[in-house]
Amino acid sequence: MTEIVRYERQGTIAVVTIANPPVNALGQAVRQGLWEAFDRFAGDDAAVALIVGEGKLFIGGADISEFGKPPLEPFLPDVCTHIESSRKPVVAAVHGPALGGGCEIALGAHYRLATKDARFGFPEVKLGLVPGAGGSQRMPRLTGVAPALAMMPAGGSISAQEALEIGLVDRVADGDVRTAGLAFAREIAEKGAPVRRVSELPNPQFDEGAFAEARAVWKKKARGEIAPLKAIDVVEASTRLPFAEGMAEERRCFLDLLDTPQRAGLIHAFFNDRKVAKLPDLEGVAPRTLAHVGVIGGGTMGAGIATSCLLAGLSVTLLERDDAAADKARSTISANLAAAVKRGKLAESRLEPALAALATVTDYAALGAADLAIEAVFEDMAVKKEVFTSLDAVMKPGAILATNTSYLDVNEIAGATARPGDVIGLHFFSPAHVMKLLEVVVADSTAADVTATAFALARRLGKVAVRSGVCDGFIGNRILSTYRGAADRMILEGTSPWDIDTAIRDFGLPMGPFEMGDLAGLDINYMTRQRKAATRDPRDIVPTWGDEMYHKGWLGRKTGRGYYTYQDGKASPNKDVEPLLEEARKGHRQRPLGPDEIVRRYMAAMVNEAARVVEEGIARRPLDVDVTLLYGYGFPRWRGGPMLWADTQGLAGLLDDIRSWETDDPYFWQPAPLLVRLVEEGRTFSDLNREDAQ
Ligand code: 3H9
Repeated sequence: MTEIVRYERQGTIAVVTIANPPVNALGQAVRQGLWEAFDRFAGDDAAVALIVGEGKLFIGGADISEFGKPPLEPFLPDVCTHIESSRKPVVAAVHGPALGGGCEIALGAHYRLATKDARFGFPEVKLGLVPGAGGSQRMPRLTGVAPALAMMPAGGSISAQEALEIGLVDRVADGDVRTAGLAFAREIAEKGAPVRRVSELPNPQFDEGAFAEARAVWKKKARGEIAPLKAIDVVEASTRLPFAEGMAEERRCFLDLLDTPQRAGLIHAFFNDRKVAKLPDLEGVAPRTLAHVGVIGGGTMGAGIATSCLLAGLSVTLLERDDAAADKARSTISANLAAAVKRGKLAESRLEPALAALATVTDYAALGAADLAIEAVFEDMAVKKEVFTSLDAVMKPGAILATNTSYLDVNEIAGATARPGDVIGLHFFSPAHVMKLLEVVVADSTAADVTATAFALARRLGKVAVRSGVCDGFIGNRILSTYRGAADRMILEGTSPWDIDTAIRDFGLPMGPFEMGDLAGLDINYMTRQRKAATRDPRDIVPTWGDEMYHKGWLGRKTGRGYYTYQDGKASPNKDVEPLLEEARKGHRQRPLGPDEIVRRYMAAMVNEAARVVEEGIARRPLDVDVTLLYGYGFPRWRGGPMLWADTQGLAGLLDDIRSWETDDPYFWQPAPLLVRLVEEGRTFSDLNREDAQ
C-alpha cells in the first residue's frame, strides 16, 4: 500500500485517507492507492468505508501535470467505478474544495457528507476539458440536469449548503470532517443502510428548453473555446444513453479535448498563474506591513485604485488638489463601490464600512501615516517629480512610495526622493478596480521587501502581479506599441482598420486595436506620438491619419466618432476615415492582407518585441509576458499567451516570416536576437521557462 493513500480501521469502519499535499491531486500513485484500498476493503470485515482527504481540502482534482503525457493506469473513471462497485457502503466526507476528479470520487461513493466549508465544482472547462471520470453522467442522475448545466460549462462550484439543496450531498455537518464522517459512517453501519450506486439511477429527464438555452448562452460566451459546448453535449448524453455508454461518450470527448492546443494553452495559463509570483530574489523576503494606503489623484485611475484597496478592506486616504476635486473623487468611488455591490463583488453590509475607511484630503501632511502611497496624477515627469518630493517630505520612514505611471522612467522618479529604495512602480490597468493585472515595476534601487510588499498587495487586491524592469511602457505597453505599429503599417499597405479589427477579434481578442483605440480615446495615442516625436527614428512611420482624426475631434467613443461611429450603442465603420487613409498610403506599396496574414503579422510583431523584452530582462521569463498579455490586454486564455502561441507555431517559421518582411521594411522587422538564437539552438520559449524554474 502506498503511503499517499492510508488504510486504517476504526472499529467497523475502514478509513481511507488521501494524503497527497498540497491539494491531494489524483496522480497515478493516489489512483493506485485508492484501487488497492478498495480491494482491501472488499476482503476484510469492515462494514463501511470512509474516504477523507488530509490537509486543507478533500481533493483538488486530477493531477493536471499528468495531462499531455502518456496516460498511466489505473485510469480515474475506472477508480471511481471500482469504488462504486463495492458491495459494502462507501461514504465520502468532504471538507474544503472537491473539484473535478475530486467531485467524481465523491460521486463514486454511496453516501456523501460535507462540512460547512466544502465546495463542489467541475472546473474542467477552465482547462479546456470536460469532466472525464463520470461527473457528467453521475451528477445529472443525482441532481437532474439543471444544476449540472449551471456548473459544468461554466467551470463553476457550489457551497455545501447548495450541494445539500440539490441532492449532491446527503448531509452537511459542523466541525472536523473526519469525526463527522466517522459518525455518519457508523450510523450507516448500524442501520445496515444499503449500497446506493448513482450509476444505477435512471437517466435524468431531458429538458429541451434547458439545453437549447445553455447552448445559446455558451455559443455567445465561449468566444472560440470548445470545451463549454462539449460539456453541454456530455450532460445531454446522460439523458439518453445507458450509463456505460454515457461513460464511453464522456471519455471519448475528454480524450479528444486532451489532445487540443486549447487544453495545452489553458493548462499553460493555469501553471503560469502560480509561477508568475515565484521569484528567487523574493524567496524568504518578508513584505512590509500594509494597512493604510494613500492615493494621490482622484481621476479615473486614482479613484479606481482607491476602490480596489477599499474592496480589499484597506483604509485609504485620497489626496486631491481642492475640495471640489476631492468631492468628485469621493462620488466616483461611491459609485464604483455601489456597482461592486450590484455585481456581487462586495456584500451590501460591507458598503458602509468601506466608505467609512475612505478619507479625502487636500493636504500632503494627511498622508504621513500611510504605509504606502500610490501616485496617479498626470503622466508628466515634472509633475510626478513634484509629487514625489512632497511625498518624501511627509511620509513616515519605511513607507513605500509608488507611481502608477504607465511608461515613465521609475528610476528618474525615485531620484526625486532621498529614499529610492522605497520607490516602486505599481502600474494598474483601467478600470483599476476591475482589471486583474498589476505590473510591479522594479527600479534599480528598489528594496527586495518593497517588491515583496507589492506582490502581497496584489494578492490582497485579488490581482495578478507581474514583475517588470524599467523601460518605456514596461512589459505590456512596450509590446503593445510594437504590435500597434505593425497594424499601422498594414494600413499604409492597403489593409483597412476594420478588417484588422475583425481578424484580431476572430483570433480571440475581445477587440481589435482600432476599436481599442476608440474605447481608450484617440487623444491618448496622439499624446504618445507627440511625446515620442523628438526621439523618433526618421525611418519610423507616422500614422498621419491619426493626427488628422485628432484635429477633427474624432476621439473615439467619447465623441461618438473615431474609427467607428457610435449610435444607439451600435458601432459602424466610420467611412469618412477612408480619404485620410488614402492620402497617407500614397507612395507606399499597396498589398492588402487577408485575415490569416493580418494575424500572422500582428502576432509576429508581438512575439518579436516580447523576445527583446525577455532578453533585456524587463520580463524575467517568457511566461511573464504571457501572463501580462492575458490579464492586461485580453489575449485569449485558451491560447496560453503569445509566447506559447509562438512555440506552437514554430519559432523557425516565424523567424523566416520576419526575415521576409525585413527586406521591405528593415527598420521595423529586425528579428530579435533572442528569437534568432533560440531558432539556431532548436529551443523554445517554453524551454526558457523550464530552465528558469530549475
Ligand atoms: C480533472 O479533475 C479531470 C477529471 O474530471 C477527469 C480526469 C480523468 N494538479 O492553487 P494553489 C498545485 S481536471 C496538479 O496555489 P490554493 C498548484 O500548481 C482538474 N497540481 O492552492 C500549486 O503548485 P506550486 C480539475 C495542482 O490552496 C499548488 O498545487 N481541478 C492541482 O490557492 C497549490 O495550488 C482543478 O482544475 C492539480 N489539480 O487552491 C483545480 N491543483 O505550489 C485546480 C493545484 O508548485 N486547482 N495544484 O505552485 C485549484 O483550483 C486550486 O489549486 C485549489 C487550491 C482550489 C485546489
